[in-house]
Amino acid sequence: MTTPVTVTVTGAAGQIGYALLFRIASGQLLGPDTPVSLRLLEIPPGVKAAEGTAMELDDCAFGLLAGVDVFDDPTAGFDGTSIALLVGARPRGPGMERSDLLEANGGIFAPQGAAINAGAAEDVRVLVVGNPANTNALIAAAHAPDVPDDRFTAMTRLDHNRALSQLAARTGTAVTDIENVTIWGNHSATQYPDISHASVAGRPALEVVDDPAWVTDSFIPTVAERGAAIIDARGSSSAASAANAAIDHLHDWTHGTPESSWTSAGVVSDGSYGVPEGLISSFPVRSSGGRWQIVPDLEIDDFSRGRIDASVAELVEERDAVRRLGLL
Ligand code: NAX
Repeated sequence: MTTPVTVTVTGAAGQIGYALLFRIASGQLLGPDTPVSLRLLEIPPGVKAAEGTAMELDDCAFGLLAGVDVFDDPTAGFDGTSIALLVGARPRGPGMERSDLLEANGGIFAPQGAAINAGAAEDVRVLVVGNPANTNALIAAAHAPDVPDDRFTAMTRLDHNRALSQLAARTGTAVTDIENVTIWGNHSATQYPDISHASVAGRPALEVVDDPAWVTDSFIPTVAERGAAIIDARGSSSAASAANAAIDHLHDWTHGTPESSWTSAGVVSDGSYGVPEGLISSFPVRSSGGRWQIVPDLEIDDFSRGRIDASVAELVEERDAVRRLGLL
């Protein structure tokens, strides 16, 4: 049998973890020929529930699942891992200021970055899902000096998929007819879902939509505030769709994207599109040879420029705040 790939999932006992682990074990992340060995990382109060999930994984008798282990120690949890899904994070509690939130998450993502640095496999790839995802990824990367920065990414694929679905519904087409949608900036309400380069069945999306007000007053806020709408409807935050997006992100990262289109991911900025170098911001990206590349040379109109700058300004504020806290 091929050597199993080690995959670590943090927050394994949470709702995204529960929606994610069975899909990974069934081969949807790495394909039908690659066995996986799962490492479930939790904090001590979550260990028992994670062990229950591990029992259920056993009970599925997945042919590709080479083993499941549960840990509450990051060093052990990331030992030998090639794929790290950092899902567990500290949610904002009542009365918590943003700086408190950043500090609490720094207390999670700094040691996890250090543990990845200490013991993960050479080819480790990290996807941060736990919020604030972009800045948590920045903190983890800063504590893993021996791991190339471009191995740390933040998830904006759920926002991207939401944008595809909204545009398909509006234009009466299938999501597969839509290409080159972009999410720019932060995974937060300031994100900019951009269809100015998108096409619908080969025609410019803006021409097919033919209603600029729909873009600004409906599409952008619906995508950016979809998470809140899900909480309102479901009584809890997006879980299965978030897990699905994490699978999409890592599958594309490891298997590549088609040359004809692109997707969105939070990746380290090389200064493209005026985004300060080193920030982890969402960009239009393609993947080949196991690396994300920012799609170059897109024309950015004034409207897009303003929206991108606003979201990037928030990322700069978050970075400066975690710097002041000594987390970078
Ligand atoms: P849950 O509260 O259901 O689960 C979180 C789990 O993480 C808990 O079991 C907790 O014990 C564990 N945990 C906390 N600290 C940990 C640590 N230091 N090490 C290991 N495990 C730890 O949350 P869930 O709904 O699964 O959401 C997880 C995270 O995803 C949240 O931060 C959430 O905001 C974020 N999301 C990000 C999305 C994105 O698109 N980037 C979308 C969905 C989701 O909102």
